[in-house]
Amino acid sequence: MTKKDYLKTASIATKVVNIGIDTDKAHGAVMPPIYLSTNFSFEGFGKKRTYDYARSGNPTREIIADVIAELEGGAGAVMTASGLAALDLLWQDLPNKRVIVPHDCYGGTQRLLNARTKQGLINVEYVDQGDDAAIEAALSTPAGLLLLETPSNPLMRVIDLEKLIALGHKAGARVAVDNTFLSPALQNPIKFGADFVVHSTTKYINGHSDVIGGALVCTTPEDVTLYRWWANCLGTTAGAFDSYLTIRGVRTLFVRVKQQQESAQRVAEFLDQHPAVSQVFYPGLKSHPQHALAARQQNGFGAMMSFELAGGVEAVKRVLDIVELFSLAESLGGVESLIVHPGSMTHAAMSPEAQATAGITEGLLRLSIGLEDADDLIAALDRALA
Ligand code: PYR
Repeated sequence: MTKKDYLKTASIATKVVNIGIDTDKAHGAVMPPIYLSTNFSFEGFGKKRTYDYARSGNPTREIIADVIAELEGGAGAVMTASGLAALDLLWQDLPNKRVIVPHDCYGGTQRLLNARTKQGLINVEYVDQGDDAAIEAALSTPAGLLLLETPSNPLMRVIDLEKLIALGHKAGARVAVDNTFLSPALQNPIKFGADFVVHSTTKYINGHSDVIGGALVCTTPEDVTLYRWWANCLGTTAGAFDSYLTIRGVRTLFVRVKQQQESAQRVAEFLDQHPAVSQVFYPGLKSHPQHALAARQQNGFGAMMSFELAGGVEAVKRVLDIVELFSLAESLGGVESLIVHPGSMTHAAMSPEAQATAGITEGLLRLSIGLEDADDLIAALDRALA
């Protein structure tokens, strides 16, 4: 049996480690080469090879697209220049312009949705998807797309994928799930009936904070063709070097996430008992309102959390001045731990009213737990909260 045949039946973790390995026919390079060329020559008049121009197709990009599609159980993936570029494909071809979205989703997503609504491409409607009556009311009239985000950014609200996807389909909507916060290692929305999965590959999939990228995973070959066409048309496909770095990063996805969530659980438990902290939002805590749902629906609780400081914004300033081991920076899912003040950073594009509706307060901080020793992370937080 060849290695290629063997890998067909191997577990997904084994496949991910081996993507592209031993595929170079020219020199036998173990790691796949990076095809940086902008263009690919024709063999002669009318004789195009597999690729012609790297915006429309590139062999390095194909490797990462295939592995992300397989990780999510999709028919194929479109690799884009950012997570927002992947999302932006979804409404290029909607027969019904009504797009239903959680009111507490990522601020950049809201900025994009609001801009596309202003242009008349879609009509966005924000809804509290944790409120059964609100979501049922929103989906009682037909919609083109239901976009879900679970756990939500930054408040870690978990929604019932099976239930909401069924409701979306009943309203005639296609359903897309932003799976960035958990990665395909911890949640696979297609198992629950999603039509699309969206990733900012910048985060856990690449995992090293050195790429901006996105992926739209589709469940039908027709959608793969359609949205690849749109990505090429809009010029938002991913570059070869970023694709290569993402191939390198995704090989360690499972072990990174396993370690990160183990540390996250300890950090959340530490914060939960700290007198300076009024509330911790982490689905791994038994007190989290959707703890049981997260345990059922996810393969783990992940390494993202947020918490509310009892002392409000003044306490936030003090903590951010002292908490030296966490970089004060946007993004998440890298090997290094990060701290964010969502109200003034990741969610600053939302109006104060939208932030208030979503529950984003001035005293809220968000953590992305990296691969440092958990004892060091807890000690750093302990010093900062004293
Ligand atoms: C975040 O930090 O939430 C981004 O997606 C940038």
